[in-house]
Amino acid sequence: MTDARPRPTMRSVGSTLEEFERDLISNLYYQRGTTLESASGSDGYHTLALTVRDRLIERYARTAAAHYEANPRFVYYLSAEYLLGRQLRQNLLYTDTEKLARPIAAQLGTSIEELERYDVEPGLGNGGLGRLAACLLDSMATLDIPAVGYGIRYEFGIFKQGFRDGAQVERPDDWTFYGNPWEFPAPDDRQKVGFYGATAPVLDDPSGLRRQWSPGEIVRGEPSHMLVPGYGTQTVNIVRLWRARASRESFDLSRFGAGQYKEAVEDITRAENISKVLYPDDSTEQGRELRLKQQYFLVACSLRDIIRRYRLRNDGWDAFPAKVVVQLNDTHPVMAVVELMRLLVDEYRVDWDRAWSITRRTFNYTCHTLLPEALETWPVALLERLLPRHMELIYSINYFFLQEVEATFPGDGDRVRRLSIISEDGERRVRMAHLAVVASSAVNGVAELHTRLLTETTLRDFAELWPQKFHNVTNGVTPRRFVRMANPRLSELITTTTGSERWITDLDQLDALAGKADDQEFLDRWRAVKRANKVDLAALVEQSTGVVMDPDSLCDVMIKRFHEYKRQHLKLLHVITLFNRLREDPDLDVVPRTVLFGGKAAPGYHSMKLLIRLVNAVAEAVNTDPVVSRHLKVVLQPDYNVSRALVVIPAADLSEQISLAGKEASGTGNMKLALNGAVTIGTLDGANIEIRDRVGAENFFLFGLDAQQAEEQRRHHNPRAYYETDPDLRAAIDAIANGVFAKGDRTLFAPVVDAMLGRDEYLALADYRAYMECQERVERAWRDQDAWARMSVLNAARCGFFSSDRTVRDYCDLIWRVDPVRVTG
Ligand code: Z16
Repeated sequence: MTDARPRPTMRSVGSTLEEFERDLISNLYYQRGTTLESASGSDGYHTLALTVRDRLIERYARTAAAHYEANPRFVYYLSAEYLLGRQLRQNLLYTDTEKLARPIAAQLGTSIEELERYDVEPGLGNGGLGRLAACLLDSMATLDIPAVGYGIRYEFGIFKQGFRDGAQVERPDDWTFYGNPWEFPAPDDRQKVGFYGATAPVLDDPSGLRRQWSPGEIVRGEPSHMLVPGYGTQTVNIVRLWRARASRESFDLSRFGAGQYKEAVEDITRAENISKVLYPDDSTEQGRELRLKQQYFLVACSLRDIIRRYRLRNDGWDAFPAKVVVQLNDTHPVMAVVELMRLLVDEYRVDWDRAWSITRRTFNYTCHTLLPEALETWPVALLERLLPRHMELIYSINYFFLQEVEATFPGDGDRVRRLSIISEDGERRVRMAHLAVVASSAVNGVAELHTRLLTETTLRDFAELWPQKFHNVTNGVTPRRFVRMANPRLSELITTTTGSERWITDLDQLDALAGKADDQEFLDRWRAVKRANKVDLAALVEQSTGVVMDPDSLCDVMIKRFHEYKRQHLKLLHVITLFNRLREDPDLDVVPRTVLFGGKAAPGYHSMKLLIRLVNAVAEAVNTDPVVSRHLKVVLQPDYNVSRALVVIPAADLSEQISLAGKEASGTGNMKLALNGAVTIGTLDGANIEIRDRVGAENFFLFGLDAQQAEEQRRHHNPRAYYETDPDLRAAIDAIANGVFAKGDRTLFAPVVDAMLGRDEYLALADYRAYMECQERVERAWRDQDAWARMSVLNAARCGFFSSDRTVRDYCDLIWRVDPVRVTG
């Protein structure tokens, strides 16, 4: 197409102070519709956000053009959760505009810190899995990998946590109330998604594998996207989030016309409820119809969008797996494999075998757990009602799969039963992990131990069938957010010590710090950084809890979702033991400590909510005791989230990673803390093992049963025997049982005691003595502050491996086989 007139081009945003200021004023007037004289704090924030955002848009436009031109293979990351963290400071950093914004803000009588208070964290996830998704997106953009993240735009994210009488209270997270300046609605790319209804045969299909589905409800998915900039590169990828809206079809015609106004309004509500709220469970399966609807809604919208994008530059289906690689983040998006089969077979009339071959070459699956209760299964009866065509397709997929099994292991009926996608014991259910493995090219665990245990236990039969399908990709964290942004003081020291900022995108550079681990001047500076960070943390803690913490005390942190397998109760037994000892002997020579917990319990997880109450009650008893509180403080930081993590992590001296061995798939907080110079006290679980291998056994406080010993112990575990033979343990449990932390009420915390003395499901009592002894080793080490600083340095120096850049490279080499596309400036 030729046109006589030159194409209008966009005026470039500038990189000077004058241009930034001009754009700020322009955005204040023309986007916010206000003036300098009458602008509120919120106006100031939105104006700054838009001005920073403008600097990313240009890069995004160039990225889109480069991707269109190159027609590369794209990674499509499908995840029900993303914990992106606040955007303002990230984007100031990635556009290098902080140096412009800071003086201008000051001149206008405000500051970046003041404006950042209006920046809301999109809490669209529960914990590790959601934050991992965000770290991987960050690293993909930084490595110039063409990628799109797909997710759900929950109207309410993870609940906000408060405490009333020490008990957790949940408040809704209305995160979009003041508008979200980082989001671009794209209503033109909306999609339609069906639910319920019935299926029927089609006339011209001799195989009988094609059928037609007439859904009973149609819902619209409307996307919006947020920008995912790479650091130190021009690439800006996107994360596309779907929001459910009532579709015209379902309300205009049928009900409104028939005078059923109330019913029609209810239809709208039901449709829009699909993306209303995040399910607040971490590592537990919540089998609810609405959750299944969310999952299918996500994958149906995303796959249609992926196909739309594919067709912009490609024809036919043969090239599809060469251009599209889909990564399934846990089982939540696994219905995508069935949906692709349905689209190919029913709607695009592709033969079954060819469709299956395309599907199998397109998908890969990441498993994040070993806990049986976290492996999703859906009742066949529910699927038959909600997604009748998908249930038929699952039967066919399973039929062909089990034929393959029978051919490989003739006559092994038991194996067929164990492998089947449909479990037949009790109510028939679809095992989503089995479906994921059958339909994927590659399956990966998230740490070495986790991958090994997966192939030996949970997915053992599959590993025997297809050993080459299984891979390990150890998790990682982005050094941009969790070192550079969280810890500017440490970043400065790393930069001056390593001689450049290269470490921010090449974290192995941290290795150079090891050479300074015996340099007294360096150790002093390292310690000064940690102390300053502890002063910052103390301010947050005092403002949010009223507790005054001593920045010279050992900062002992346990930050993670509350879950029995993570064993917050073991940490609490340690705290109570210290409390008992100090009450008995006020002159006891203990190291001053601040124990900081952070984390939420799922609203329906009653035993963990009671434990939270107990943590707060113990904190109260400790902090108000005139003797004990001189040596020990205990804090449960309310509403722990990504933003608060950025304050806690840089201040930590000791990182608690004390899950029962074999239960924590990987952990990622362990990596963030070690990179910020915290020394780990931990079990041989998840990625702790790999951290210890790297930092050295002498720089890691190891205790407890290993995974194999734990397996063995569980077979004959007798918690009472530990209670009866260990006086400290007995005193700690008795204190809880006798109501010491409940004003003498012996009933309130009785369930906690019963769980410990009854089943002790996660063997806290078996590991108690080893943990106490290990904490004594911690105390001895702390008393030599130089030796401690040395350990701290070596932890950071040797953890470069845990950059999510390395994780993404591993995915590229082992699984994705994608090439970067450079975007020029
Ligand atoms: C989750 O956050 C994780 C696993 C899971 O099955 C569900 C959720 Cl929501 C966590 C693991 O518990 C943790 O060990 C791991 O580091 C993280 O996923 C990322 O892989």
